[in-house]
Amino acid sequence: MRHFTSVEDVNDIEKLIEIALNLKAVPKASEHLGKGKTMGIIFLNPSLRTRLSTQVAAQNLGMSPIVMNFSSDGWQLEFADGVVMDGNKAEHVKEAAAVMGTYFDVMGIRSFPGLKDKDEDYQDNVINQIKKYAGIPVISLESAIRHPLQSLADLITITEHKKVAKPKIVLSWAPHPRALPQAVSNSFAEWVLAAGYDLTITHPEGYELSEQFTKGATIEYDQKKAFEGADFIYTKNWSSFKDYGQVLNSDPSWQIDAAKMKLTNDAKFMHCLPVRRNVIVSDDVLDSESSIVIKQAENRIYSAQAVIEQILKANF
Ligand code: AN0
Ligand code: CP
Repeated sequence: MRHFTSVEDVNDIEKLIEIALNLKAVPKASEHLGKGKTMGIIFLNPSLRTRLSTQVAAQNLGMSPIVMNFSSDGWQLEFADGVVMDGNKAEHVKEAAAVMGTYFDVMGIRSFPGLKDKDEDYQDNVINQIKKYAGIPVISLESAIRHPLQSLADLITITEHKKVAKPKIVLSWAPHPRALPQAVSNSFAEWVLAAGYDLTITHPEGYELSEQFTKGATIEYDQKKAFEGADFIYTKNWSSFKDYGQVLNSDPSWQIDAAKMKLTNDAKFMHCLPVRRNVIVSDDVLDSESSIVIKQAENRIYSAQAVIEQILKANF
């Protein structure tokens, strides 16, 4: 593995999950691998889990992590080619990425979409330019359109909790006051389908995700019908892809509550976090035995560690 920015960078998902679970059992098993190596962990946007779990993962592998909050501490970056840089952007990604490439052995970067221009966001320009100019392996810590470390952690968690080989997995939209990226949902769909699971996606009309990620999933506009017999309810808000970046609907009846969970096959409740209580999901569901959100967050360590380990093995 050279870079990790989508499921396409993974040859064998099942094997990668197995590697992650082995690391979870013995977190320092490959502490020697990263000795003397530095990992840059760069944020253009806020984070709790990704920032902390990636540092723990790098440390478990013997690496020295260096974190930078670019949005508050870095120069504003220009990503466009051939522009006259006489505005408020002080540095071009060409130099910034190349410089970071000389400081780090591996780097991760988080960059959210602008949610204004669909074509620009869906070109995933920021992570692609970092990849192009850094000259070192690059890991997505959530790009404009994908969050692969989250999806791998989600699949690790599903593997740990499933009671049948092919559980019914449902991705449900839920309301949120602000426009959020489609990245977590795109990636979840992409990974679940690539892993060979059946996936049902439920959302109000107008919230269809890009077919690039959901091809092969069942779309069910009736949320209650979608929940029937489900083994896993994965909840996430996203803004409209069609009406790009818009909040078309914040209908509170789409909130996940105990009555809806009763329609399922005693399903586990999943969310990538951060989650707004009593907006996305009611307290009683989030605080119930069915909720495995903390397990998902814990598995972010082993998702990152499995990926960084593969990169260290293949490139050094
Ligand atoms: C971000 C999102 O929806 O992509 C990050 C989730 C991991 N969530 C928020 O901004 C609330
Ligand atoms: N799930 C996740 O990526 O959380 P953070 O945004 O806090 O990193």
